[in-house]
Amino acid sequence: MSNNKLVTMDEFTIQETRKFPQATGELSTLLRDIGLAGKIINKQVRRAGLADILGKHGATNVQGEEQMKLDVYANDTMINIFMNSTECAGIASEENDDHVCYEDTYSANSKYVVLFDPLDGSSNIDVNAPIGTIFAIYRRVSEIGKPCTKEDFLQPGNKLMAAGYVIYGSSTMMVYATKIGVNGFTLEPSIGEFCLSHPNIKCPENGKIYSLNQGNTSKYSDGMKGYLDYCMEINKEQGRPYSHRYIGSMVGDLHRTLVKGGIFIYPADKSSPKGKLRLQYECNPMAFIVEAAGGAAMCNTGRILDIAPTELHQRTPIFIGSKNMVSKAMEFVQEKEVVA
Ligand code: AHM
Ligand code: MG
Repeated sequence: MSNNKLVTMDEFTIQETRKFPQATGELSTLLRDIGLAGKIINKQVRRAGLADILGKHGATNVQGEEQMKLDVYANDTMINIFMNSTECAGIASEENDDHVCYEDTYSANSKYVVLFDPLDGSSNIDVNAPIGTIFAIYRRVSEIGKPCTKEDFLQPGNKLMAAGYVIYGSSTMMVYATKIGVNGFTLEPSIGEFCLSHPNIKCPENGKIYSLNQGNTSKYSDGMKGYLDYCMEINKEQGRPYSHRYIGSMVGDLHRTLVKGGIFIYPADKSSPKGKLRLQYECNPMAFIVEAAGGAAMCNTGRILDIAPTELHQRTPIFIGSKNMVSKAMEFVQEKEVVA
């Protein structure tokens, strides 16, 4: 790889794939498809204020939340891209009750399924804050040649083949992780390509920032309240309290946590005893990325990636980011985190 030339995401992915002679390139094709979907969604996100596409769409999704127009657009874009892909047997989305199985011959012969949140943090659209598309890729467990099944979508995160996100922020980036590492690509608008900008991302072992919705403190467990007190005290890691940052957009808050270090938490609380964020297409992909970068991702009972899912839209509490910060937080909440 030369140092004075832009390396596009597709070039990089192909170079990486070539290191494994047994690789078929199917996963690379899928990542390229996701890059294309990211570019299409990006184009629409960038026009949001101009094109009169802001505002509620009227419908509600399966969690009873109001959808905004861009959510619907992003969801349709993802579903269509994977339907036309040669490598995807089916998808599951935050915006759909059930998984969608593509039944044409190409799809039935594909070995991967993809789960995604097409546009996370959509309440931030109106205020021009970062939002993102999150994806998780599994090798299917059902028989190849037949339509995919529910079991393909209920695999634990430790079976993920790849995961990533596209963040529509002050620039647009796609970050993806495989078991061998995490790389980030920034969209270069003049050529319309994601180009390698953040090679081999490592999440610092310690950080200076804690990130959670502190307005919910009265609903937190004693363990969580104790951890918050710890964050606000002078601590031995940095000789001052941690800083607090919270955008309320998981992709934005976690991108910062991944690159700069810190901890992002969405805990269980009295009104949401299982937490708010969804395991399969929010927490698992983020946990896979952060662990591949050397960080940690836990729920109260263990690793996020080891949770055995029972339903597509299940929720989990999450503590994710710099390894040492997550382990400190777990000292406070494990055992004590009873919120019922
Ligand atoms: P969404 O999938 O409906 O967009 O909700 C998920 C978002 C996350 O991006 C963010 O971390 C969280 O909800 C913020 O929730 P809260 O407003 O309760 O702090
Ligand atoms: Mg979401």
